[in-house]
Amino acid sequence: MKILLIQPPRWNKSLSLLIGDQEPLNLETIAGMLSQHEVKLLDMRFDEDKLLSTLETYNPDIVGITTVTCEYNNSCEVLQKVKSYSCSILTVVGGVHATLVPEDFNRDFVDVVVLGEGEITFKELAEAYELKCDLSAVKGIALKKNGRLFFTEKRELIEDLNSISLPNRALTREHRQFYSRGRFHPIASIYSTKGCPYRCSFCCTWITSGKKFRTRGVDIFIKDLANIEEYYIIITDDNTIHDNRYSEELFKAVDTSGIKKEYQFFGRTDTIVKNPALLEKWRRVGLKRLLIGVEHLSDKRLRSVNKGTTQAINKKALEILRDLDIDIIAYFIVEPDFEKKDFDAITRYCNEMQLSDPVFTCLTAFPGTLLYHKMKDQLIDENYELFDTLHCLFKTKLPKKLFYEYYLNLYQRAYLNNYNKDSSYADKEIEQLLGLLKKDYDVL
Ligand code: B12
Ligand code: SF4
Repeated sequence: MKILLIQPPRWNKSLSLLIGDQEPLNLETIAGMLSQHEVKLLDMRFDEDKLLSTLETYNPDIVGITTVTCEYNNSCEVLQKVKSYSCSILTVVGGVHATLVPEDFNRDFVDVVVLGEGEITFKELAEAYELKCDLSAVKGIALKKNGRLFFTEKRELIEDLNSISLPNRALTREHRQFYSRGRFHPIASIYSTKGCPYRCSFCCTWITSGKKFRTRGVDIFIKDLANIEEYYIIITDDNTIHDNRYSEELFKAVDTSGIKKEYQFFGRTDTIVKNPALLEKWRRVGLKRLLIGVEHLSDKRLRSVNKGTTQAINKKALEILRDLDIDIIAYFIVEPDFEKKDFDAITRYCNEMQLSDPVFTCLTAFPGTLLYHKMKDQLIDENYELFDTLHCLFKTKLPKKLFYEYYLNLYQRAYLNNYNKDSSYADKEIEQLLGLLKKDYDVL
């Protein structure tokens, strides 16, 4: 079979400026499992106008696309074009949004919705399609029947992560030089664990991962890492250091491998506080930056999103990282009821804690999350394109114009005015970001 995997185009350039464009590890991982087929990967963030020419020259039997919520419209548009090019191509959609809201893909131009992890499901689907078997025997998918979605038997989570083949990074060779995060480029992505056992109300990964935390064999991780040419590495796990014993083992393996890279990964503040010695070790083998969800400055607000941390824990974690000279990318949630004093408090906090690259995310109720169930009736805009954490989806306490003015000011003050000498963004990038966002907010 000839399979074409697609990373949809970005609709919002500001996101690329802020968090970069990283490699589609999801598609590369799925492709790794398809060695008996011919596979091509089209990253439309870079090759937006190559869809038709790729379909013409490559002539795929199956097209699979990944989607997060804010890219729903883009993904649909791509699949619509694929179907109108040839209705005999099997169109498949997977990824977070497809898993959480499969009904959204009950559309003429979608043949199969893959729910959850795609490695085994997509492999079995391609085999069944090639052999012209009944697709409803494939677990973990939804098919259309009489205008409705028909769900096949549930697919269990992959117990043994070592059974997953290495990602096929050769498929992104052409674009690897552009994958970035701030000044870190080219950057490569890798995973060591999957899942998260916590239950933050705004987050969907604990729902898609069944709350289970699974680890990848350290030997496989090192084998994968050794194949990566890039110096900068981001580990995409939700909380790489969640399991002390595993993380210690992983650190030792990286240390003895002699591979020299610069790492950044995600970590919860309570995990950091529990085991600063572990971070010190990781620091020695190249950990330079930690991405952490501070989210809120008060315990009351932290409780409201079910974060399970406290302001004291957050503060302690930031101090530990500062003492270890590990750069911090702290994420904050901006709530619709924010007043000027709340924006000011975040700026003060970033200042006091000398946070070099804070990210301010508007509270976003992704469909399928606890937050969505709690607040869906209060959504004032259901256009999925706005579910990108840069837009407020609820009625703001402040007049909307003022709310966005203060919101932009958070970036202005954190990156341009001040204390922040070590930011990984150049002033002109932040100015460009602010300009783009301002234009965006002006039309709202
Ligand atoms: C790395 C990452 C990114 C990278 C980009 C990755 C990429 N593919 O291009 C960057 C930093 C650019 C990024 C950006 C954003 N991200 Co992001 N990101 C992640 C992160 C941390 C890891 C994803 C990953 O690579 N996992 C490893 C791979 C192997 O697994 P996977 O992605 O889960 O894919 C599996 C299944 O979903 C499925 N699957 C996925 N695609 C497909 C396609 C097919 C055809 C099939 C069959 C199956 C399938 O099979 C895969 C293998 O098991 C996740 C959190 C998480 N733990 O998932 C958030 C996450 C996906 N991001 C999220 C968000 C909100 C964003 C942003 C909108 C906002 C922001 N401020 O960061 C932007 C915009 C994204 C965009 N594409 O425009 C949310 C998505 C929520 C939602 N409902 O949309 C997540 C879940 C974080 C969270 N906890 O809320 N992100
Ligand atoms: S926000 Fe982080 S800690 Fe909370 S559930 Fe999601 S991945 Fe886990």
